[in-house]
Amino acid sequence: SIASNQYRTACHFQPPKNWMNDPNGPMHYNGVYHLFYQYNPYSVVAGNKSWGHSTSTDLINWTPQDPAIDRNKPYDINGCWSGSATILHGSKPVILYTGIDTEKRQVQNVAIPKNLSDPFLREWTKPDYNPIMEPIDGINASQFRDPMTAWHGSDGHWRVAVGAEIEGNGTAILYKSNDFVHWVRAASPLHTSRGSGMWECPDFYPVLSKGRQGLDTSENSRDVKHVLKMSLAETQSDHYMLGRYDLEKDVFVPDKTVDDYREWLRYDYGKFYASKTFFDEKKKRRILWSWLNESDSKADDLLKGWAGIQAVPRTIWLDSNGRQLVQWPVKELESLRRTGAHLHNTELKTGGLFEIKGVKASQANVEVDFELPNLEIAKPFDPSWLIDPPKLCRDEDASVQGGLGPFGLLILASPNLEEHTAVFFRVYKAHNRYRVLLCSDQRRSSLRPEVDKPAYGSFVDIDIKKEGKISLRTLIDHSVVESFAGGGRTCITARVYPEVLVTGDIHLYAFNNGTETIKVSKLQAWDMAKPWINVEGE
Ligand code: DQQ
Repeated sequence: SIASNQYRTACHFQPPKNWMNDPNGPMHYNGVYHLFYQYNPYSVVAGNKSWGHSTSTDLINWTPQDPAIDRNKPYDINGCWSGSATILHGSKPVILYTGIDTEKRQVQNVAIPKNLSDPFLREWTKPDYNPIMEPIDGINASQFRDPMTAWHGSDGHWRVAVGAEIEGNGTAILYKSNDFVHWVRAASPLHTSRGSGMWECPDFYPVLSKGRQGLDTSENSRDVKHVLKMSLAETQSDHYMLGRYDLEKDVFVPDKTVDDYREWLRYDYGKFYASKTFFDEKKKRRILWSWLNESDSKADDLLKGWAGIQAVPRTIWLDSNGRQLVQWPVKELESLRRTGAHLHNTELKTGGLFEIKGVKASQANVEVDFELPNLEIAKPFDPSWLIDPPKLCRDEDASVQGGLGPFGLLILASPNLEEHTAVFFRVYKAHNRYRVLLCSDQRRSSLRPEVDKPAYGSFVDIDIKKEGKISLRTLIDHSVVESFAGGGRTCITARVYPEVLVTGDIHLYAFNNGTETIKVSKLQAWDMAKPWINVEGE
């Protein structure tokens, strides 16, 4: 039954077959979006890394191209690993990527389009001056990779940082160049942090203090904050810090000086790794891509013939409170919405289970606003819970009655609820504010014993008293459930493999297990059309 591919996604980016991991070098150039990705052209397990390539004009439909970068030079013969694209002076795209050389050292290389007038930039050449950065002067040859998008300083020099681990400390090593060919290591790294381990796929970019508009990576002014993101190899999770870019010292200075990665924020509190942003100059926004690994077994992957998908591209900006980033699926995704179910002002009584009918429950987009008439019944909050929200989600699942909550959605549910993924909220009363917990509990998502079924959780930084409601948007696409709470302030993505996808009688519910009636002031659910994603012959 797995071979019939019920778990394959419809609206998420994936190649026709084989293994995919990190998004690489996303960019917009001459009206075309490019996405490259870590790809094994030969099999469904990690290995033989080359750069797969697809192009699009709307970020939704993707045309497959031949792999852009293959392992064929002494400086990349053992793998073409992750990297980024930079558009030099707005007109010349350049890729920087990590090559695994003949001695299995990690080195940084350049690739440039063979023919700039090819609208799809299908062929890439590797100049003879590669590699441009080598693991010398104390850099560990196996912990030196993933060059980021370069930025241009006011002194006319390019800068780029490369992920590394130096004596256990995660580091973004800074290099400078005035010609993009000769690179000199700066005396200080862009940033380093004690004990955080290898930083994979670092990303560094400006965000405006107000508004949703994105900025080119080289922009900087007083109205700007900087984001430094790093992918922590040990925990396979992406973390970021907000701060400012000190131009004089050429270093990133975090807003909070706590040097502990557990204090850093996350783009997504579920499965979400090796992400990368780019500036979409066409629509003046910054867009985030990320790899979503499988949670099933290698044996299942062999049967499926594919492994790895990308999260839907998300627009990303700084929250008006300046404390965190906000993410929302790109507007273009809404063009896939078809018929749906729309409800207003429906009461959800305690113990209530409300079936959302009229949409295909395996491929839908749901948006709900929950209104809570009586905040006073919220149970007291214990500050120690902030350390481990997933534990809170595990300790009290969707069936455990709280005061305010749990309420939310039961997704990919079998008729008897034996299988379901529960995405829900609980509201607690803290000293002088309310605390909102979001859980995505996969523990009953599948009857299959071999898949990983974690429970994820995080608090949502919203002022529920002021806003009067909690919003949830969830994208359901066969084996992926992507949730955005509080307008995109907290995101949780999960991979799920329910058997009900194979048997076919799939249900979707809204529920309330709190002690009082709550109001669903608005609920909209849509069927999602299937776009053309890397369909051969397209
Ligand atoms: N994946 C790439 C590396 C990167 C890691 C290899 C992150 O360049 O550090 O496929 O998932």
